[in-house]
Amino acid sequence: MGYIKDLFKEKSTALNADIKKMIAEHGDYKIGEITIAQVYQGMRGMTGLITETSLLDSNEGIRFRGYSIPELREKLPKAEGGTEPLPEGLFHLMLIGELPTKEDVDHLTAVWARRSHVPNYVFDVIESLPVNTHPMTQFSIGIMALQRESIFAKEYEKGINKKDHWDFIYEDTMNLIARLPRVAAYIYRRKYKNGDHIHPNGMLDWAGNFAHMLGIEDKGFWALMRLYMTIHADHEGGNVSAHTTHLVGSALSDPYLALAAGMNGLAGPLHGLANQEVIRWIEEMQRELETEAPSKEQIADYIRKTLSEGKVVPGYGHAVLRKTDPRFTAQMEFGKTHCPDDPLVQTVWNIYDVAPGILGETGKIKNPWPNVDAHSGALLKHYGLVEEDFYTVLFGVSRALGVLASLCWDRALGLPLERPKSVTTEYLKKLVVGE
Ligand code: CMX
Repeated sequence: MGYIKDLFKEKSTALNADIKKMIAEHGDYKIGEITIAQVYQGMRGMTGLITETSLLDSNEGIRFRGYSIPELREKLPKAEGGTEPLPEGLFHLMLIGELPTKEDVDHLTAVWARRSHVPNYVFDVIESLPVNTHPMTQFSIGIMALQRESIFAKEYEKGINKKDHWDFIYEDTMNLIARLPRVAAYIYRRKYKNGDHIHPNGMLDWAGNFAHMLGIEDKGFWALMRLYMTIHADHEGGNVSAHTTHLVGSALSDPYLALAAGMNGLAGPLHGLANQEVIRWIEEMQRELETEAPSKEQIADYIRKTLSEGKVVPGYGHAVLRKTDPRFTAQMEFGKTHCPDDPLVQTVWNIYDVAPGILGETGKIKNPWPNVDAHSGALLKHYGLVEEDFYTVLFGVSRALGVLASLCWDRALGLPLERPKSVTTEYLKKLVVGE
């Protein structure tokens, strides 16, 4: 058994014992009450899931195993001469619960490089799609095509002890994470670079190699990819991509099936597609105002116009967060170091100056502050990754780290089939009148 797998087994065995004790001693402890409004309004604030990898505070933002994004930018191991954390380190932290050493991170880099082969039939499936198919659709279909490789599915068919489920889920997780950059880069080069594909470089770290396969050799972009892959990886368990992966996995669907389902949720405009929408919204504003650098007054008017048309201002608002997303702030800091004079980046900052006030004035938007998607596109454009309909695929490659680490935990903890109760409005009407 590999070294990180041994560690995971040790940690999950210990937590399993803690959970058994907790349920035995405090199983009846009440952690909340449920109102009718919550049931109708997307279950906001309703605690109903266990996700070990990260925890979201509505004011402070995300913490991965207790560590905030600024702390991780400082503490996680970096590439040789690099400034940003290696996402391998975040995966180790989420899976094991402890900060990795540089050796731990190098180990993961090597394991993923070794497992990264993508069979040709997967590319054939992607090639069979019209080239103008949305990259997220191609990505999801690519993951589904890979499902044939699932070790868990094969072993389950043979018949395995429930206690061993986690072992094969772990193997699939490692293989799938290793393969995703190649699948994603293939889709990018196919759609935008006439199928001129770039071979992986097995000497590079996971995100550096991904950047290389996309075809952008600027080391600033490699740093951005390492940061991007780290900060988009996980946002506790209730968001659509994490919750979907977890739910589908609870049916003992293998990690390929579960991740593809999660990616289909990430592809929605209120979730991961918002990064594409932000850039489109800014570009429409520039076109309409006939300027590359709209003033703050012009931006304010354009935001009001968007609201009056009954549309959302993409990149702003959040179901849980109530302050500026630290993932936005991390990207802003990156921009200040690497591209402070870029006009599009400056427009993102000007929007940040005016949008929260206007959104707040509506009185109905609970969080007028920017989320992760408000910033990412401007940085990608700066380095020449200008095809915004690809942006959600980048988000997806990163998100796989968190949701698949969680899936390993789900099976290691033996979490059951998820099946909450639903009721009809008729049922609730009778309930409130006491019939
Ligand atoms: N622009 C305009 N209206 C907004 C808004 C925004 N950015 N954010 C919220 N609202 C509206 C909602 O549509 C809702 O309107 P109705 O009452 O008319 O239906 C009202 O304000 C209250 O919504 P809320 O409780 O503040 O927000 P929700 O928890 O329902 O939704 C979210 C959260 C993210 C879907 C929403 O803020 C939104 O649509 N934002 C824009 C899209 C976006 O950036 N999504 C990315 C989120 C991060 C991610 O997952 O990647």
